[in-house]
Amino acid sequence: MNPSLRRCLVVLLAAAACDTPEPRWVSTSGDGVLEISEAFAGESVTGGTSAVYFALRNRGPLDDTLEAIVVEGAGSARIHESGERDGIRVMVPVSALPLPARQVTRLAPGGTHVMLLDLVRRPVAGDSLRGILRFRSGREISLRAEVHGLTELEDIVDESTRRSAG
Ligand SMILES: [Cu+2]
Repeated sequence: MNPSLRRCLVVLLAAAACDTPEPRWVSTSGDGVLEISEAFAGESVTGGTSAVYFALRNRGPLDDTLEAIVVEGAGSARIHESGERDGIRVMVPVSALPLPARQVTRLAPGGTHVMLLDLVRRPVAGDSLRGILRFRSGREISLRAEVHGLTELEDIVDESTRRSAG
């Protein structure tokens, strides 16, 4: 990345951070093409499982695909899509998540999410989960997802519903 672009990004990130009381966490692939932001996880009710959500921006001219996720303390991390079958809400595992060129792909409660299974420790509000996302292009991004409590999660769902409605 050239120095002036880097400076510009630093200013932009600082400006974005001023809008919210806690700075939003953003991370990019080494070449700056893929960017993850707004990563969070749900507090676990049952203990062994949780779900992670985030927004992935593909700035490049080519499509990419999220193929693998590793999260510390989780036996496995799988991409799930939520849907309805015969009136019952179901989760369907998918092997990969397409990331179209120049688009933001959002995971959100009630929709696509990363399911964490066999967690060694029950995530509670205030924790943060760390991991790595791997893409078909060979790119990697580090993941840091803040764990939110259930009421906080409902607020986030309301907020994202409002945003997509407006
Ligand atoms: Cu799931």
